Amino acid sequence: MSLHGTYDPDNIFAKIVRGEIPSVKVFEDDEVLAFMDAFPQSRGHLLVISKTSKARNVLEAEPKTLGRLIGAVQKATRAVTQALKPDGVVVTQFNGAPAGQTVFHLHFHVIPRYEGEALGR
Ligand code: DGP
Repeated sequence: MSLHGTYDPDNIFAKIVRGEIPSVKVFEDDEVLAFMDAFPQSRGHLLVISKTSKARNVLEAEPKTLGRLIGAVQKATRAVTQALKPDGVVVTQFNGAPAGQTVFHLHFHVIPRYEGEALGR
């Protein structure tokens, strides 16, 4: 799916928000959810999503949503850094299939990196 099109309310992350498929939650509030990536690139790979926004990507998101998300990303980064003591952390997100996006519900990746360990998938 390119940047064009519409939000699919039955995408995997929407189902996770609705509790229709299980996830390992790290934290959530009324707006955001952080949970473990099911196909982690490293130990502690987390995803951070909005529970209310219908944005597929950063282009479609309201600034307020982005603000809430980046605050949650910082919390998730702090939590995983405290818990797992990585040597670095990648914070990233992708917009559109050609950019590497596979789930079309806006999300940020928090990917801990460890010296001497390659990324896996
Ligand atoms: P992206 O390629 O940026 O759209 O990342 C989507 C991520 O979602 C990818 O790292 C794998 C992860 N993922 C896919 N399906 C599931 C699922 O059912 N549960 C969880 N927790 N993560 C999933």
